[in-house]
Amino acid sequence: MKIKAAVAREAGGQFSVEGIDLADPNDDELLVQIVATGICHTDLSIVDQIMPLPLPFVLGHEGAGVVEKVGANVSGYEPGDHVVLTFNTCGACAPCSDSHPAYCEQYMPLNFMGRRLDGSPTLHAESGEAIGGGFFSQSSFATYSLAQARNAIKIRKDVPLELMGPLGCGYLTGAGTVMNVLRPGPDTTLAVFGAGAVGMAALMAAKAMNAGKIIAVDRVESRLALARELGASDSINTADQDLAGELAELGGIDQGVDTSGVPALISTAADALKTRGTLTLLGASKEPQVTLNVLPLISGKVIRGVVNGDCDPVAIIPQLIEMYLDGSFPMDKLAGFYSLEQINEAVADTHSGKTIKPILKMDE
Ligand code: CXF
Ligand code: ZN
Repeated sequence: MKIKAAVAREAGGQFSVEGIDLADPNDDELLVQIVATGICHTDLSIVDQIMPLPLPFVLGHEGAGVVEKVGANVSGYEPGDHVVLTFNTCGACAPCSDSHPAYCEQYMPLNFMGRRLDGSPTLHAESGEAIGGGFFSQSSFATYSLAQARNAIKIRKDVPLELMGPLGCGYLTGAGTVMNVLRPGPDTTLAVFGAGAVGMAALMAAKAMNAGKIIAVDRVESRLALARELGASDSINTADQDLAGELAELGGIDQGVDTSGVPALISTAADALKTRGTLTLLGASKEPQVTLNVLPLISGKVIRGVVNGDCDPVAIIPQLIEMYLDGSFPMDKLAGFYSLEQINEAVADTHSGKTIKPILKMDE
């Protein structure tokens, strides 16, 4: 079928919105009409080739929409179901069987290969050129996506679908890290490094879990102001404050969530850990090497990576929706809406710090 999609064609370039041909769904696939999709940093890392996937590619992995067709071998779905699309997993390997699907052994091929597992492309340009698709089994910078049952999470129909897409990646990543891995309590001092969408989700989850002290760290004042509104008890602006000194003045940290991937920030965060503290690493940047002071780390401190909040999307996405409805996860405060055609403007606003979570609405 003919769809409209934003294609990443050139490294570091702009997206071009084009008419694209989408393959018919296979028996194990769902056809989903995308209502809206978030833009995540990972999409932009591929455009910038920090993660060097071959272009052209239709990216997008925070889709939310309505099921239109259900493959013959898919059970439990019907046309009209509202779904949030998330990362895909095999459901059969050891980590999947052990309730840690974010560490699925098939994570890379299922989410990043640009083709189905059998190698067939799902997207073609009007010229006939094959385009990378199936990104996170969705490629949701598009009016329609092919998804699989495991990465299409059914949600209640009485919530605004246009807000829900980022639950599939950015929000579950930040919130899951706090709710599943760190589990702060009233005596915990938790710092979030980078007050973007993932950091804000971590912060809202920490607030919901009654973390004692929540410190937001960023270099954009408007983001820090929002972080305080969402529950940060303290904030540090690295543009004009000495991070190490401020963290020391606050008594150090028990838990850290780094969403920045910035080596200097990670080193300082590690130095600020208290005995038996844990620093989680969620983001990567251009510069992958970090310097660590080893001796202080020996005091029972942990530095660990976390993929997608180490969560089971089937559990956490509905849970975060309930938290949104009871006011403890006010994700509407993060969203800025754009049309698909405005994707390049949305990206520019993310880089400038104007928009925390850009969401593309397909009907506008
Ligand atoms: C990604 C982040 C980079 C490592 C794999 C998972 N998640 C989505 O943005
Ligand atoms: Zn993402």
